[in-house]
Amino acid sequence: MQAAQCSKPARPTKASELKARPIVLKLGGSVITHKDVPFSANEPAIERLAGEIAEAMVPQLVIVHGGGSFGHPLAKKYVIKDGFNGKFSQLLGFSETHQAMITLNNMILKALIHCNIPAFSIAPSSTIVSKSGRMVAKIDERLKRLLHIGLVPLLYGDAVLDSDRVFTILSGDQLVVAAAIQLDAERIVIGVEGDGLFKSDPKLGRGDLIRTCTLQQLKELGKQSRKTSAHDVTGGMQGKIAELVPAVEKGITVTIVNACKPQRVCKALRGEEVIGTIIRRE
Ligand code: IP8
Repeated sequence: MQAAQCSKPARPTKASELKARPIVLKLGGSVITHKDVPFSANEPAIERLAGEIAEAMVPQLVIVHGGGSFGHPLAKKYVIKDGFNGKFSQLLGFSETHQAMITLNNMILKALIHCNIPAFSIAPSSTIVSKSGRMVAKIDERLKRLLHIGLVPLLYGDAVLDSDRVFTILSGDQLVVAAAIQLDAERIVIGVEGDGLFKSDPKLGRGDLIRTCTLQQLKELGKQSRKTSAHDVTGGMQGKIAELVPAVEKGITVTIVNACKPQRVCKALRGEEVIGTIIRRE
């Protein structure tokens, strides 16, 4: 990986900043990887985003990233989400899926540290056992401790143990919402491949970007939207909308921006005016 584009180093954390409510940022797998080429990281995008995150200087930040072309092809090949089928080959697939996520995570971690962001990786599979694919217990208390001392917890969608299915896939979107609710986050910022939520599918040439969206409208959109990506075992945009509902119900504002376009993530993190969709309870 080449030198990251860091316009500014992350500032040292002041005691007052440690009291700020956190922001939870999701870096979509389609942004940080080339989704159609297995195991291909989009290194320029990772480096640019690390630079933007440093530039935004968010006092309390949690970062979660998706699987993209690392986690999803293996999860699909070995049908990990549905649980253990009793075959040894699937055990190897479970290992490989997790390994692929560690590899991608390490690239992101490296880019963040290179930009002076004190990121600290937590493997969800080491702390979470899901139930029928859903997180039932709270996220590890260590997350709060890391934030409290000024570190930036870094999580990712992962292959995890499951009390009903033996194992499954836990999406980064579930983690984002669970972390935001448990940490009483101020906002969630979701960086995706498109400009935000659309009234209809832009790929069909009919879409209008929704700039602001209420909880009610989000629920309606969830019913209308389709599974958008054949590569994605966790439901694409439809899955994302469904996951976001409980966070918006709790009053957490969500901003969805195009993380492929420079400065959008930085502006969204700073709470500045940006092209995207802002979702508020009302
Ligand atoms: O991309 C899924 O996370 P997501 C992670 O956030 C794996 O849905 C392992 C496929």
